[in-house]
Amino acid sequence: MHKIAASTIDWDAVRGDFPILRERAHGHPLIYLDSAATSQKPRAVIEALRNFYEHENANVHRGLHTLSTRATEAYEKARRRVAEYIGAASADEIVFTRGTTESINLVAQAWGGKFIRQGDVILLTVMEHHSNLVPWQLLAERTGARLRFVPVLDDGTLDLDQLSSLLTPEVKLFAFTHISNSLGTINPVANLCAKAHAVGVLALVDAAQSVGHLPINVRELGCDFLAFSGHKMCGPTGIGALYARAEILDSMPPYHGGGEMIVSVTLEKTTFKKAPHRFEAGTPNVAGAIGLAAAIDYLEQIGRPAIFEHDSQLARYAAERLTELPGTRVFGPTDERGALVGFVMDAAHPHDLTTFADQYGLAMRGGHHCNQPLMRRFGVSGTTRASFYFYNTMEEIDRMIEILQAAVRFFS
Ligand code: C6P
Repeated sequence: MHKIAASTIDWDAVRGDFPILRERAHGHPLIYLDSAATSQKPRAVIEALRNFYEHENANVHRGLHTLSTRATEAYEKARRRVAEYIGAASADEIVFTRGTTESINLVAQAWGGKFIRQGDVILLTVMEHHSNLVPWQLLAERTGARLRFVPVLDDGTLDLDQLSSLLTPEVKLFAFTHISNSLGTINPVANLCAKAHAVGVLALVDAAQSVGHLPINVRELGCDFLAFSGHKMCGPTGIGALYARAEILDSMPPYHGGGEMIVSVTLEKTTFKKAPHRFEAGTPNVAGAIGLAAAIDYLEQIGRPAIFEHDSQLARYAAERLTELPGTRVFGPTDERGALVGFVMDAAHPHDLTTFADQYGLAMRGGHHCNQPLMRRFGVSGTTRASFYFYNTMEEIDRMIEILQAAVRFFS
């Protein structure tokens, strides 16, 4: 394990914790700038998964044998770890899900199904990922509710001057992203939650791009729901969580029906367990939850303030250097930004650019990033996106610029 001094972190040693970063692509050292899509995994997480399958694997909450007890204890310990990590008051406020998408669908179906009526309004923003848009469209179709959107300004920030006029009495929920996965905008979550609460509106935060990058405390932010994915924060795929304030979670009906979420079942009727177990029907992703807890241990060893500082330095440096390239338009705020930068180049379409870059070992993402309305807002069909994590280096960004310069020459 790397050494962590109070103020200095040996980022090269940290990078050494990620075996995959030693891979090569097309004969070149891999430069992985696609962590917003999914992060790479440190050895500690890979080992935790291996240890679970070698020493603890069994179903949870079902058996009385030794392995089942071990698996159940590890699974519930992981829930407590997630609760601590985001500052929840209790582990009972944490539902394990497959990720952000499922967490938001759970709220839309269970909470929305019970509390949303015809004429109610769900307030979103134009920068939402499809995962925080489509579930609300489906709810609106089912219930006759309406959606309303906070506009995005040219600099990639929300038009907050519009907020008070949008937060009318029909609004029941304000759901917004913490960090935009295309623009890198960091939204003022605590302020947005306070504005929503001031008029009796609940607030849901999509923390997919933030929870692994900066400190989050749900009680300080004041949100009612928080959704996130493990795979973007060094954890495994297929696991994530929904945080919901206890009082709200307790008021929500089940989402899926099936095994282990029940107290008793007759042929006619079922009574359900308390939250959070009421929302976890069927065999859960036990290994995933344990891997997520290992990822949290790992991130906390480095420290989220240091991760945020390092990540945002990388993103700012990349945004600055990109402006040196001819015919390049960089999206998002210029001062503070999350760990990513989206851009378009006159020289080539994002798909051609990312395919070209891959030939040099550089992994970026090109396309609409599940943000079609936002792309439309900026008059583009897609962007190229370089996204960073604490294992990336300034040298990798310099290499990215060299490769993009080669792309300009090649395509023109
Ligand atoms: N964005 C990206 O490349 P899931 O797929 O459920 O883990 O996360 C969905 C999601 C929700 N909200 C935001 C802000 C996101 O960025 C994502 C995932 C990836 O940008 C895949 S499209």
